Amino acid sequence: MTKYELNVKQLKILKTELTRFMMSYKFALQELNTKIDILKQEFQYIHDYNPIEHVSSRVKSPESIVNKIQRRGNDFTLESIRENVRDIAGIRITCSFESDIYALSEQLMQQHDITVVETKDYIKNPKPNGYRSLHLILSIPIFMSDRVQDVYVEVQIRTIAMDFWASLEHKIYYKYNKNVPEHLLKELKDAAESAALLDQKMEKIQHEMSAWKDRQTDEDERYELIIDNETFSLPNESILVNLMPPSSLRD
Ligand code: 0O2
Repeated sequence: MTKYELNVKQLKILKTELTRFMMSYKFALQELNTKIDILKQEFQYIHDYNPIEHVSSRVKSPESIVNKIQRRGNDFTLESIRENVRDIAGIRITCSFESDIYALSEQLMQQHDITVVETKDYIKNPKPNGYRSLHLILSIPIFMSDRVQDVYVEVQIRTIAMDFWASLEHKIYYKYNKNVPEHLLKELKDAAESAALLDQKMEKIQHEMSAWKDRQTDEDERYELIIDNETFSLPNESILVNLMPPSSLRD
């Protein structure tokens, strides 16, 4: 390899480019986190329960990015990294129930500034080891001072049970240096099936409970609106009827 030395000016330009490159992923995560938070709050107000248990995000370390590029034999340029390593920005969302995963992913995917690049549904089609999760690769535009950059973000959406399984499996995988004994692989597969059954049971209980709650709306609460813990009284029905969406008046 020929030795190439960068002068001070070149080094400065390179550092600015690298900073912009990494910052674009941080900004993409901020944008997506805001979108998720808005959906979460809206859902909480309308359906009176929280569909999202936990959200975490991370930007892949430069070391892992370089490892991935080398492993795959991709070109070592910023353009190639941007195009080929699509999980530099990653968000993991833990939902309460399986149906929340699909509701949330639909709501995200239909937003106009989001492009869905890839969907991998390991819930409908679990991996052979039992791994279940919904993976999306989304692209979102980031408006910077001198350019608009489309940035890929990997979104993993799963239930608490799926997440519990995945983090244990991940620990075991690395503990045994990727050579997990056969009996443990089988036990993990069984545990994944139990986790899937648990998800189904929990969802069934939730449906029953929400049907019961719908029937129990307290008389006092019928003419109240609670937003951000503040209670507003609604006017009488002859005024309220004007605010009804026309479609619901036909019911
Ligand atoms: P990390 O540290 O979590 O980022 P690709 O990432 O595109 O090279 P692949 O297999 O095409 O690889 O992507 P896929 O299937 O969408 O999986 C990517 C990520 O999903 C992994 O990231 C894991 O986080 C998670 N994942 C996938 N399969 C499993 C599994 O069997 N067990 C567990 N625990 N997690 C899994 P990374 O890059 O491996 O690691």
